[in-house]
Amino acid sequence: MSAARVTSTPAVTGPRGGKAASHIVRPYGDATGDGMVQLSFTLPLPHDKRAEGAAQLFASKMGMDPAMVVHAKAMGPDFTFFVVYGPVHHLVDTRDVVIVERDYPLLPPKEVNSLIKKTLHRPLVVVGACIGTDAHTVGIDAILNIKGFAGEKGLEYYTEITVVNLGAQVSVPDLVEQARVHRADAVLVSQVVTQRDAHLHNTREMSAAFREAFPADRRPLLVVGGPRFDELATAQLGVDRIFGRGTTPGEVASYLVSALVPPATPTSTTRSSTARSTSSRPATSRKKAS
Ligand code: B12
Repeated sequence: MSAARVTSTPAVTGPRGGKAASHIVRPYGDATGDGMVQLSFTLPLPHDKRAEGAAQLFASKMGMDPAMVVHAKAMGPDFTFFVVYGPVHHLVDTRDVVIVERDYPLLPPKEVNSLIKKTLHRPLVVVGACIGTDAHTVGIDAILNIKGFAGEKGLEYYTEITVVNLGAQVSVPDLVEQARVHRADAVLVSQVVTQRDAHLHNTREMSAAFREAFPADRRPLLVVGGPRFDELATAQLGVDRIFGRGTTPGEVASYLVSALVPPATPTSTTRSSTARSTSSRPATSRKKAS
């Protein structure tokens, strides 16, 4: 945010605050725009008054002034967990926020199926897994399993999508092999654990392995998801799309169709249909990253 924006007498509002048109916001606790924030963290100190003072000082240095320690709990003999509450004084201009806008239409399952059938002339094959040591399968299952998520059926429900769910703790070489065996059009990977950036390392390893194993025009579409990914980081991670918290199966199905199903052509021959009899089917790659 530019300094000019911060110092100009901004209208600080909540979502339905008095000045509905304002783009300048900050959090609130008791009154709109009071800047109240709650922060939690752990310090490597035994719980005592000095540790509480250290927590307060730490929060003050982050710009919370005055900072109040509202909760402190010993986490074993050498650590203390804190919740600190207080006002911050900076503002955010929502016009500075960069987000990934959905650039494809949301389609109902019927339409997804019909597009695949009419254009691809075969089922679209999706291979999914949690890779590395990650055992958090709930997220990928929410997208793939028929029961779905948030009232939407998962990809297994789609008659024209073949789902191969490999489950948890799949190694990258196994994933590449399974993608080859099943002639995957898209590989869907979930990463939930972010300790020491495991999700980033694993994703980069996965994308490098696919690039090495497949020629560019035959590489499956690489899609990664999990609650703590930055959806803007596709280029850094070498994947085609990143999905974050709250993703629904319908969004994923619609994306897959927009990325993999070429627009209908006057003739019924598509790259994929002609390649069906070959052992390594070229994935259609209309919008794939190089
Ligand atoms: C359930 C759970 C477990 C279960 C998992 C069971 C299972 N079969 O999945 C069990 C008990 C096994 C478990 C174990 C562990 N867990 Co755990 N777990 C959770 C918990 C409570 C919920 C996760 C969840 O199911 N969310 C619900 C799903 C629907 O949400 P989601 O995963 O975000 O998925 C959505 C999107 O992200 C997206 N999405 C996700 N993946 C994909 C993939 C694609 C392709 C797409 C398109 C979209 C997509 O779509 C989904 C639907 O919207 C979280 C805390 C929390 N509240 O989130 C901790 C949490 C994830 N676990 C955590 C930890 C630390 C662990 C352990 C290391 C604990 C330990 N010391 O043993 C182990 C690790 C085990 C391992 N090897 O991975 C930490 C991770 C912290 C970090 N920085 O990484 C968390 C955040 C808890 C915490 N606050 O500390 N855990």
